[in-house]
Amino acid sequence: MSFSSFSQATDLPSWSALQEAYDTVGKSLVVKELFKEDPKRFEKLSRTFTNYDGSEILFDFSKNIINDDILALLVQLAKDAKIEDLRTAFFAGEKINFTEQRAVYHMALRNVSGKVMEVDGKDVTPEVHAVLKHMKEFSEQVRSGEWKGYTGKAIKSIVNIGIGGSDLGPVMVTEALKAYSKRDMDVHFVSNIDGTHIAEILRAVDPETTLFLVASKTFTTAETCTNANTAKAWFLEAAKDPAHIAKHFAALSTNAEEVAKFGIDTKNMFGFESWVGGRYSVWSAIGLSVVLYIGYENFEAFLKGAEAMDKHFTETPLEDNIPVLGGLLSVWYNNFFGAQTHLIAPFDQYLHRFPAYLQQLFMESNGKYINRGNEVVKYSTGAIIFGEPATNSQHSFFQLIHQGTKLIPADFIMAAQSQNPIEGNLHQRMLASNYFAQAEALMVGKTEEQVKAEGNPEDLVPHKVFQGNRPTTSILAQKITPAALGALIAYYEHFTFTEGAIWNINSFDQFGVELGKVLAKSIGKELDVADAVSSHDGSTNSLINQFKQWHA
Ligand code: G6Q
Repeated sequence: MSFSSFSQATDLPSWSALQEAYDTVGKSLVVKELFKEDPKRFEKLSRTFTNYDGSEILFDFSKNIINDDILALLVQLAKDAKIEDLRTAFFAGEKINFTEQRAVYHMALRNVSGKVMEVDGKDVTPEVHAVLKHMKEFSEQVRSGEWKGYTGKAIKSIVNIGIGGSDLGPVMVTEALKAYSKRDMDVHFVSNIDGTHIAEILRAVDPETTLFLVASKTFTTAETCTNANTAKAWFLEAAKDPAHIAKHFAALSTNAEEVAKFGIDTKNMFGFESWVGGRYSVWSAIGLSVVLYIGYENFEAFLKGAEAMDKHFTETPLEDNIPVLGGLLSVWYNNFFGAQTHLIAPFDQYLHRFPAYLQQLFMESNGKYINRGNEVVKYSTGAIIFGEPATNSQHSFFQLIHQGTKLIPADFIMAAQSQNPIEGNLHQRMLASNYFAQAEALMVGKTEEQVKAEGNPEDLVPHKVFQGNRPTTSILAQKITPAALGALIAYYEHFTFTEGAIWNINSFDQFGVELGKVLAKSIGKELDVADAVSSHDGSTNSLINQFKQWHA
């Protein structure tokens, strides 16, 4: 069952209505004029999310190129695409990832409140809570120093070995929540098969005080297995006795058999189920590095923040549903304005890996051209996501956002309160002034008259004009706490769900990523022998043969 009630999104009645609205009105809307015409625009087009702890996040959609009628049509598009039915199936643990016959049920991992959540008629909550309890106990032992390494010393360094979904989430979250960390413990991430990655990290840690977490859902991923074996060999060089592995290696995986084969005691294995997709796995045992780094209580707050966003997403009418609105605006720009990209700019140094994390979430989920009816889609899907923290990015690629020829919808994310309110909060106010100024400048631009009035020479005037009307969504949190971060991630998860529901694609498989795993394997064998290859195309053969010559 493909959970689809239509074929092409372009066939939906509201799609044609939106096309007409775009042609007649939408493409010529000038947002700064709309603010003048409607003093209530901000109130109408912003929404506040209230987290479980009472903290709030403000989502300001009012600087987007829409009016009330277009917003109503976009909401109608979500209804026509039967997003509510798909959402019900999603939260009921149905196998909406129909190409892999799997439920998509990472929401069950953050079901801290303990609702019944079933897959195949079985409540998965007790099992999820049992793993969380194991993570709690283990992390408390390690953090308190009770867990000792092979020479009796406490653990000081955590090294997570994983890639893709088994890396990006933990890296991003540990960086984002560094302020909550135990400062006497450091955390490292090895993902790349490039030996440099692990070599540099092994230089920085001590085998007596290091705990390796081998994070792999399948436990068969070549990069992770190779890096884990290298770590094991390095460890045994110092520790000698393989019995010591039990104190220094843990596995985060669904594959107990492979974990045991690797030599990790399955008592030190933290499991999860096949209904957890890699890009959604930071909420699972894959998040153990996060728990070790920031402590279980903070991790639980992170889960609860996401659970609160799940509740908002499932219970709020579509017109007020924050992730639905985010996803609808993305469809508006992608499919009517022809936008190809989407910028995510956190005004927050701790969020420096957030754009990379979202790249996987968005592009692995919605980079698909076959719809849920097994046909080629007749429209553009998944946007190209990119981003870097501002203000740094303002000093580089923001040029193209302001004066390039492309429309680039942007999300600006910031917190009012800094984790480091140094110099009487001066830094935070300077950061904030940029956050507000950039979004405002992108919207209002600068007219020829203004540039002339500044006394610029005639021939420079066109170069200094800014057209403006470049859309941004400003997301303002009170503080980036574990709870706020959990909610923000879940916001983007449900945002991509909304896009996928409208584009009528399966947002939950990733055959494109799996292709890479297969391709590299066969060429790998050819590289192990000295003979020249001739089995590929002319370019690939020549490149391989040149590599062999230089590599030798
Ligand atoms: C995520 C992807 C991918 C995956 C990695 C690691 O949705 O499938 O990024 O997480 O390829 O896979 P393992 O966890 O199985 O090693």
